[in-house]
Amino acid sequence: MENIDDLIIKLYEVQAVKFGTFKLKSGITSPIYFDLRVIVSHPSLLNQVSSLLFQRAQDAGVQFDTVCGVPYTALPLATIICSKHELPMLIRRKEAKDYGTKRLVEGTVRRGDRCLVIEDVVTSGSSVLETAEVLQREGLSVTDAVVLMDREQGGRERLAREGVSLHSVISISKLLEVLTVAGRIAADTADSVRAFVQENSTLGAPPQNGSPAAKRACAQLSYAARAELPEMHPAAARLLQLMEEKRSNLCVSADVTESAELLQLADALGPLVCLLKTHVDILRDFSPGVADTLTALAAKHRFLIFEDRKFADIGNTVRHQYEGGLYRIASWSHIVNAHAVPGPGVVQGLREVGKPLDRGCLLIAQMSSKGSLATGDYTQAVVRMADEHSDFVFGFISGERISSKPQFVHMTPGVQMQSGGDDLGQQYSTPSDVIGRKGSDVIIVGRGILAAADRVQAAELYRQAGWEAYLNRLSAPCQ
Ligand code: 5BU
Repeated sequence: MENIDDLIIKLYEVQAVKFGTFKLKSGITSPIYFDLRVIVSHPSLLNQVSSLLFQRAQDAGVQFDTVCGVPYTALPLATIICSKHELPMLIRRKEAKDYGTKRLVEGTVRRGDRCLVIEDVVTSGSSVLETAEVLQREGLSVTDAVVLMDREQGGRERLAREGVSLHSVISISKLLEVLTVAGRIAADTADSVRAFVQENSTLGAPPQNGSPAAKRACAQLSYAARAELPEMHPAAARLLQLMEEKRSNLCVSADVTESAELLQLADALGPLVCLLKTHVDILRDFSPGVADTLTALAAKHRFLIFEDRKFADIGNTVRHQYEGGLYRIASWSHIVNAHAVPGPGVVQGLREVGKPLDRGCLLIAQMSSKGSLATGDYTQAVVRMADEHSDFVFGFISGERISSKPQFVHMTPGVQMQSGGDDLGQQYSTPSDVIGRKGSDVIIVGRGILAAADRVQAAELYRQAGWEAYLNRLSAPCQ
């Protein structure tokens, strides 16, 4: 206890905690401000904080295999803890942009390891959650976080809802009490901080869009229930209905080069799939009649057509590419996709053509290929672009659920029964991983089916695997 009192006084003396009028990032004016970055200039204080953080985790009986500090202030704290106790550490990157090969987590990641998160100050809990999510995506388990200062504004409760227990060394109440008793601050200063904390608590706030709890809640809604949601895009509603009706979240990627084979595939696999994905420009012998027959087969077997065109030009050009040319894609493809690289103009151009026809568009937020540049901040920017154009964009091509809005459908390519890859950078995940663990909605399978001796039998196996993973996801208990 004395240790803590002593620490609080020292923090005050080095101005790691200040009282006055401070404008926070959120625009709110606060009577208290923490700047724990200054402790790096006070080595004995840095050591003291680190050992108290470690002690707190020990006292709470937290079991962990590795440690990760929330960048940046907690990085040196985690380093000292790991160095002193010879624990393996992980570093979370927080660069403004992540380029292809740069990893989001540095160090040796062993899937299934328990990672303790270290943080300096917790207010709403969002910075801890953000780091926890990145670690969880790498396959680590994050159940506990230790923090030097809990501002008692709802962060602990929010983290608990997301399955992370917060252990704090100092609470704001304790800080105010010690500083008042020591005569460092006046009683009315302490009172105004208490009032501020109460008024600005995030306690009771619903799970935020994109939080793990919101994503879980969404992943546990049935396809049928999502089809009925208000503001559902008509193509998405139709797709989700078909999925439920046919018990299929399988999209076959019909990557063949002869029209006759494409049509034969559509007829044979049609009953098993919710979607048929085409690359019409790899057909050696495309003619408008092919699109007509495909449309008739889609109606007969109740599936939608998805031309994987990956539009990526300025609005005016993609408008022409979508509507005209040899392929007249908009006239037969229910769904298309686009890269977000050109900016919102690409969506606006496509929308001009597709919206009047009730067509829908997916944005490519992540790719399955090795070294893809579509990661991190880029992926987040794609989600924002989709949010802003949700009258035409109804989902994503991504490796995992990246938006918690149930209106958005997530589709994942790079799926085979065994994980692995090809020799041109394709990377495969399994149906249960994609639908179950990653929370995506649709598996896209090409060569896993096309290369099989019996394509119908292979497609049926993928349909079953995808559907089982979906049923398991629905019945998984909410954590
Ligand atoms: P495969 O045979 O299952 O590897 O085929 C995958 C298909 O999905 C193929 O048509 C690709 O063009 C498509 N694809 C992909 O593999 N990865 C991506 O990120 C995107 C599309 Br976008």
